[in-house]
Amino acid sequence: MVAGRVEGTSATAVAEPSETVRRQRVFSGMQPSGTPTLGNYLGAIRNWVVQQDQYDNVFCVVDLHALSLPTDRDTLRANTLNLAAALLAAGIDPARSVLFAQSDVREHSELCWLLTSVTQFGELRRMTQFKDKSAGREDVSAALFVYPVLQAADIILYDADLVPVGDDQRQHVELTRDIAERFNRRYGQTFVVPKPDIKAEGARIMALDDPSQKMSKSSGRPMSYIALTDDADTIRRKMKRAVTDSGSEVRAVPDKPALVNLLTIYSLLTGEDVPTIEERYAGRGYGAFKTDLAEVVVATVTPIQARIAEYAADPGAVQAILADGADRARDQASRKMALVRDRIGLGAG
Ligand code: AQP
Repeated sequence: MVAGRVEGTSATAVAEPSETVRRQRVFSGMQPSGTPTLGNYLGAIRNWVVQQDQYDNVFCVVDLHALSLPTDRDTLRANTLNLAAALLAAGIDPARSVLFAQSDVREHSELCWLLTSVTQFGELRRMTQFKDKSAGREDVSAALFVYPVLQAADIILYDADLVPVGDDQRQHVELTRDIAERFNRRYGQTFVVPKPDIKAEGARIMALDDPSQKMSKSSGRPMSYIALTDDADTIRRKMKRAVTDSGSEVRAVPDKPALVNLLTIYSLLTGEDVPTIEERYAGRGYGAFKTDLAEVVVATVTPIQARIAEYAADPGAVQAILADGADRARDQASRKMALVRDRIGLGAG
């Protein structure tokens, strides 16, 4: 067993109802639709990790969401465990955060169905992620369409106050707010109305091969993203091939979107501000900058990869953490669902 991971997990996250002063609660999730990318790390995971002591945290590997696009059994199971291991390796601490797999808490599916009754077809049709992910496909599932309702259920089931996400999820969190408010109006105060927590920097890391598209783990174009598990040589190769803009000056200006993206990554990973980095590479061209950026990325992912390897050697440890997290999440979720059923008037009473 990986040392010190399950022990002591009964502590802080998912507070008891009797607690009078409640810390703000954070909920966020990630799909096991591939290996998390540098975009997932900078837009979400890193923020989850650094804010852990500030909030009551609930983090979820949203495997039900991954069903919205075709997937096979073995890949889904492996991706779920690998993503959980990556989150733990990046610093999610089960003693301070609840971490579980979505499908292990059935209340998510039940609440999703109930919330479809307070969600408008037209609202879902306006979701840009649905438009993007369904574009050009013939096999668009109803699950892809209903995805934002399941996401709303994930969040409000735990009375989350804040949802730390990347910019691509802003519209879904806004819809979550509308759904929660509508439910509360119709059935009486039941859910906390959550707010998105989207940072000014890093909320939209762009693809390395096309700075007009966001970096995505399921893009199917390995050169477009850096996976947290990429080895050093792969990272160096991808950075070398990353598109740059015309000219040779390393500047974050509007007509250099590729450089803006690369400088953002450099700045977030080193903590240095962009003007300092621009000054360092003045007159040195793109090559020197990209070579150093590759090393900055390697230095970030190397320790994470070492911890991923520890978990890979002990998958039982990851399963135990997820099982413990599911127990703690279910406790909160089942209490909330009892209230929801009563509010709606479901069952024989
Ligand atoms: N490029 C990105 N920049 C910043 N943040 C990002 N996120 C995703 N891509 C970027 C944030 O990562 C969290 C997890 O997202 P998800 O797995 O639920 O699905 P997603 O938003 O659709 O992310 P991907 O990587 O693009 O997944 P696929 O390829 O499966 O669709 C979210 O907080 C998201 O904002």
